Amino acid sequence: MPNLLILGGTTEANALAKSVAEQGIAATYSYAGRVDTPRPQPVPTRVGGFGGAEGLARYIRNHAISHVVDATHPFAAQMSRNAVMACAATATPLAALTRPAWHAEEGDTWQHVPDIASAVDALAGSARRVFLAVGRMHLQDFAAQPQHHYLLRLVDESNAVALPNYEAIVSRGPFTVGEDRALMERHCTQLIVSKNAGGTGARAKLQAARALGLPVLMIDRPTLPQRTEFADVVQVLDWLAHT
Ligand code: 3Y8
Ligand code: NAP
Repeated sequence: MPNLLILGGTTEANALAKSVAEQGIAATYSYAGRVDTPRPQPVPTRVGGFGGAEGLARYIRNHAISHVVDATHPFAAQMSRNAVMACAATATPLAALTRPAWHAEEGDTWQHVPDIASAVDALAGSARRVFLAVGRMHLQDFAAQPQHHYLLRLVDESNAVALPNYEAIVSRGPFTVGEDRALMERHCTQLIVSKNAGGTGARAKLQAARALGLPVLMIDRPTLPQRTEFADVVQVLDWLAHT
């Protein structure tokens, strides 16, 4: 019988946890511990780092993990790299549950940048009202462009925001187009900064931007090492049954 480790923190990871719980497959759901109250899961959950690739390999051995599914966010690159190394070191089958990147559609005005630092550089110029929907971890990078008025969306209250001119709302997704459109109209948003997360949980702001004719600064994903990748839970369950 499999003993699955799900590296979680995303909508897709939650769907996988629900399916394996329904099928009675032994699994542990892992959070990094980034937010105060992570969503409860229908399988046993652990919170916190493993201690690098070596720590993850140790965890795999000590808990007799038979399969690892990396269902982390596409920007959780370090976790994904560690999973590839730890599973190679312990000869543990690894599959990623990913979501395809978003692509600009008819009516979209996107400027692609390769990473967060380039997004900061692209914000040079006169002050604008910017919806900075990239979370909390990299906010201080944007202090290099203090001229803008930033609308921030955070999972938890944060009083340590290093930006001089901002308004923060505390709200965790998944978000809806109606909510995001109303939010941007209320804030008189002129530009949206977004990670290319893919999936459905963060997409609403792009659809709202299209409806409002607003430009988007789209941060492309970091490159990840080669690994088996699936786009939906059914494929993962099939892989689990046959590996
Ligand atoms: C701790 C665990 C679900 C899953 C919810 C998804 C969708 C909603 C949209 C915007 C973009 C952002 C952020 C975002 C989304 C889902 C999914 C997703 C983006 C939770 C969660 C954890 C985190 C960590 C958090 C980061 C932050 C990023 C907010 C749970 C709610 C901006 C990414 O304060 C912090 O330290 C927050 C850190 C990493 C990125 C950052 O740099 O700040 N996610 N988000 C996970 C852990 O501890 O292991 O409580 O559910 C999960 C979700 N966040 O169906 O309920 O699947 O992507 N998460 C981005 O995409 O840009 C918000 O505001 O439009
Ligand atoms: P990261 O930068 O790739 O990882 C940094 C370190 O955090 C990892 O080396 C690992 O520590 C620990 N870690 C990350 N994910 C973990 C997990 N699921 N379980 C246990 N430890 C984990 O990751 P991140 O970008 O901070 O993302 C952290 C979590 O938030 C992940 O669950 C991810 O799915 C979720 N998330 C991230 C984003 C985003 O924009 N980055 C968006 C939505 C959700 P050790 O080296 O000590 O093991």
